[in-house]
Amino acid sequence: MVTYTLNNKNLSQFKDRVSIPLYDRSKVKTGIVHVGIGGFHRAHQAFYTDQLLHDKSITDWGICGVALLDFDTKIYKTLKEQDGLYTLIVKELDGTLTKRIIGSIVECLYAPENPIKVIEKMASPDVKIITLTITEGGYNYNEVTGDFNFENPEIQHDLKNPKAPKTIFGYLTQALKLRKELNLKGVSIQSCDNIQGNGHVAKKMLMSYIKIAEPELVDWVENNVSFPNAMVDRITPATAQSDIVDLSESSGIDDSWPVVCEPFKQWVIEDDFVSGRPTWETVGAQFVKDVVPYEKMKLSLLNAGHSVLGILGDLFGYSTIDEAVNNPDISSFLRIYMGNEVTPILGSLEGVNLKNYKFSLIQRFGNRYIKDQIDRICSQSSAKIPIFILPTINAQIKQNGVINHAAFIIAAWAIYSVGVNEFGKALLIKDVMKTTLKQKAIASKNNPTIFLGIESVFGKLKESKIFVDAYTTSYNKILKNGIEKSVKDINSNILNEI
Ligand code: CS2
Repeated sequence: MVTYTLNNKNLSQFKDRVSIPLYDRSKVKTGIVHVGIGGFHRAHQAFYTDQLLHDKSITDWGICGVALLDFDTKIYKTLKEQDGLYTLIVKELDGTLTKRIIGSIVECLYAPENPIKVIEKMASPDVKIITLTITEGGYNYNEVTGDFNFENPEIQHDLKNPKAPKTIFGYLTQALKLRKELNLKGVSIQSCDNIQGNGHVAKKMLMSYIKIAEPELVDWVENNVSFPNAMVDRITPATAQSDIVDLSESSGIDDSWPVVCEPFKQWVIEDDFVSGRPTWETVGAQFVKDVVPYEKMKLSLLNAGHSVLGILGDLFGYSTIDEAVNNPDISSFLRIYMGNEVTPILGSLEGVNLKNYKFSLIQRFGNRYIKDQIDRICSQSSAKIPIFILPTINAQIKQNGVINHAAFIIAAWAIYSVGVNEFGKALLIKDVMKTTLKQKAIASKNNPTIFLGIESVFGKLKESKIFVDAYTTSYNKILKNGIEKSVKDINSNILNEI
């Protein structure tokens, strides 16, 4: 089989090998600017939009992908060279690979090279929605107070250099200001990140910035911009070199950065768009009045489940999530955590069978073809744990519920943060707070509560005696008896019915 480089010119060469866009990409206008063109966006929103564009009457919802950070150079260059095209490889549960070339990203911009171009694109009359995947940490708020962090040097830079911003807040502010000056219609800013009330948080943070940077813009934004909340879901591990090689060998597609993901996908969106929206519901998205319960369910079961498997998995010496969940003790631990500690805070959710949802999670985590990297899951835990696990602990403490498994996980995270597991394996910790985490983790060997003193992560949790007792007990047991025995012990005599 002849191998061709993936780009517009060669697209038709692939039509008998994989699914390709069957619409005329040259006729598709940009209606959405998306910031953060990593794997998740390309497996999720860009996939839904590609499906939608197969309805040939729809031509105004193409995506302009924006790479915001210096760090994004590689993905920008790749997409630019490939005319925005990439292959999405869905790894089915039986190991089959379903491959599809996605065509919905019709333009790409690299912000550090030309910030004005990005601002002008966001302020173009055709653009109705600006979507974001900027990670949990990207919203720049203080975990304890929930307030915008003006001390961040990049925010200070943006305040001083409005025409050459670095952060999303600087860009959005300038773009909205330009829209107002040009007398354009409003726009919807839609967060696609894993944060409870992601639309509310996006609005609160942006408004805090605008109040200081451009106070006269506040009213216009209040009246013309909406921030729909959304729950997004599709497990998307980092692409491995072997995925690139396999794609080239099996399908003759020379794609420098394909995306791999699981078959499951879900997108629940609050229907609040000021200038219209794509009919994503025709390709599987759900539009609802209130997304909050769906977000809560997903963050506290799936994302927290990932963190549980990642932290325990690393301490056990595993490197992928499926290895961790296929260990019966870790799996029991997760089931007990989900069943006894998370379920009581969720209440009932209309139209959702929670039991089935939890079962399906265990199956999704166990997909051995996905090989989701524990390093990916544990990265930036200092931004994830406060969103995924601490709300469960705080709610359970309030209602006198059980918190033993949650406390165990926090103790395990403290031990993990030293950076080496008990078998002597160095752990790759990728976290903006890595240095503080490590210092506090080392100091905790004499007094485990020192770790809980990191207030920007844990808030006032160390004031809960019941939590501190459970945490300290688990911490000491793990150090004394080792992780494997401690997991077995904490599970013993508890039914692991989820
Ligand atoms: C993961 C998520 O980053 C993480 O810790 O839990 O990336 C997760 O895979 C996605 O939210 C799945 O929808």
